Amino acid sequence: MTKQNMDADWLGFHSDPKTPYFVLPSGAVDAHCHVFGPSPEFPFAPERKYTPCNAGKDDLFALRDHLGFSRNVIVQATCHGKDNSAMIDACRAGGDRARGIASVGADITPEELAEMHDAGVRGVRFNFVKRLVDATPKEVFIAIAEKIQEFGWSIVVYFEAADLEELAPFLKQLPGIVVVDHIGRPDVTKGVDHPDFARFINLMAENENIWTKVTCPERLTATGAPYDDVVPYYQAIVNRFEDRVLWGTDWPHPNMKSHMPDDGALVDYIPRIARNSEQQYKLLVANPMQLYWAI
Ligand code: 0GY
Repeated sequence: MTKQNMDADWLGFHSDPKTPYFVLPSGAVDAHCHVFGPSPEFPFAPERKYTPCNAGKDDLFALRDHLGFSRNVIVQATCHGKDNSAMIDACRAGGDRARGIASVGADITPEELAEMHDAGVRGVRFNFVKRLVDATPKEVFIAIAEKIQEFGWSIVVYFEAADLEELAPFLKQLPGIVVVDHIGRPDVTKGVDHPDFARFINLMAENENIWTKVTCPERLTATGAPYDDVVPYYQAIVNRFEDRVLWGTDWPHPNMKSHMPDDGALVDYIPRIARNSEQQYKLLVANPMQLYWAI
């Protein structure tokens, strides 16, 4: 981990994660992780809202092997803006063991999309989290969504629960599979039966193309490790929508300012949210393989 230039309040990723007790099913996919740089080879975007530690593909692949994953889905992080080169370089280096999710503009051409597809990119990310990005007009996202259809890609969306009501009509308009990051970031102090979380459950119930990632207990928790307060939220989702869920580490854990999770402990958390081997197989192998490797 290279620390130069990173934000003063930034926590580097856990340098010595535990070896998990939970043995992942064969072929398991870490379906939400990032690469940061390393800069200067892959400079961070001028418009970024944070400057992270360097956390490149070599560290990511070492973590993959340490935890027992077979594959990674590398999601473009906002600190790289629409310059997808670090993510694409990691995808190419990972070969069939890596897929990518890009951030692109409405001016993206079919040729550029085809080149990304060749590198392993299988989706785009639309980000609505105000502390991470400046707002993008919804028409721009619709235009991008239409362009990716010929490639069979899906769309990842990141928003916070408070914004769901306003966003829901837009989300329902999106074609293809739409994957919501981190179960729509509920406020877990409100309780699993709160109307805000019910709104998200209803969105999934009424729209079979909407999937979600049961990820980031370390972001959602109000009580801290071992993240007991988030478990009922994940269980509510997995029990009801086991064919539409993904899991990932979120390594190297952007913007964690007071607590950095141990990635091995995150793997040991999986059996608390997917409680039998069938659910675990769907979450970790069948679902991500269908979405990112079957196209
Ligand atoms: C995450 C969450 C965050 C950041 C990003 O691309 C990003 O910068 O995704 C966050 O700060 O909540 O999914 O990694």
